[in-house]
Amino acid sequence: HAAETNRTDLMTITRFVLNEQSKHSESRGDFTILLSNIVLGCKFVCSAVNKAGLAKLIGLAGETNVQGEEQKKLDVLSNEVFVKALVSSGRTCLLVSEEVEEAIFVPPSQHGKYIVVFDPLDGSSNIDCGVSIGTIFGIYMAKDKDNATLDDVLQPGNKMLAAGYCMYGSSCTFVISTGNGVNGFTLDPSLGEFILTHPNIKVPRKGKIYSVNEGNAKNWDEPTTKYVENCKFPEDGSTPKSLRYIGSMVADIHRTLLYGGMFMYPADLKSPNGKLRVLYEVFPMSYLMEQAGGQAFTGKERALDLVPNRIHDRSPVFLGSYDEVEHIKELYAACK
Ligand code: AHM
Ligand code: MG
Repeated sequence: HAAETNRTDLMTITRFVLNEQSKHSESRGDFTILLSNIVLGCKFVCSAVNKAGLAKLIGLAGETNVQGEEQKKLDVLSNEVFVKALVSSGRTCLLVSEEVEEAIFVPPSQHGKYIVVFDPLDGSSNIDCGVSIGTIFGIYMAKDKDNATLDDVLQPGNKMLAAGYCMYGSSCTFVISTGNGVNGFTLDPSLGEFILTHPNIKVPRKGKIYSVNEGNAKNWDEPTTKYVENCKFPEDGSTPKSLRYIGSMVADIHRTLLYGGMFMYPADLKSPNGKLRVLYEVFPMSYLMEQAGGQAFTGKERALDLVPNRIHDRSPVFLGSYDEVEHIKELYAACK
């Protein structure tokens, strides 16, 4: 593998996206600048996550450190970094963050045409114990950058220009689609650059893994219950599926993209809309799953066709291998 270790032609994420965008050269520079600010945010979070225990970045917000200074929690800090990087890029007019109740309207002097929806640090229950967490983002275009309104962001996911995530796991992995397939990059810490390592990701058509919080089974609807039952006791006599559930959407989706299978956060009696947020969790992941050849379904419709009413709306979601999602669609159709 000498050739690998001495690789001299490095496909960085910037170079890759510039190549991809060359046809619409008009917005090429703007999109590249926007993306490099998202990547900067991810590198910051990656470095903060890696030293979280040392720097006392974990624990409750408002906790004070030994010097009596107030410590910012990792998710609060991550949010600030993304907001500042995106505003100062001069390429955005509106931002929606899972950490901020209201949409953020960028000051006119820094206006650009893009709208970014994001969850700066997802997987809150896994932060303090060192399990993989991630950042999720989606990008829309404003109709008029100087008069952006909430309507510009309350758009179905099929209107997204790009979507992606960064996973802070055993390595730092950035996965993105600009509507032309899905590509994965791994951070080379010695270079500080994301290098193409997973070109053209395709989710296997069938899967051997299902991923769900089974602790909620008592409150599931009939199609979900039947689907999971069939994972364990397949009616056709095939081998039962394996259960994998990390509880960090980014990590569970990353595994699903690479190995295939089904990830779901269904509706239940207590949460009729499930848990996951439409704009910055369900849409970006559904976009990636479709771009990788899989499907995403809400229990009623194609996830990307959903029109959110409010920026923090939630929706049930089933996403993964094409055939797996086809199966759950059949179960819902049979239940109507
Ligand atoms: P968070 O935004 O509070 O981190 O919640 C989102 C996370 C997802 O990453 C994950 O898929 C889901 O919550 C897990 O929820 P649960 O613990 O109910 O299984
Ligand atoms: Mg979240």
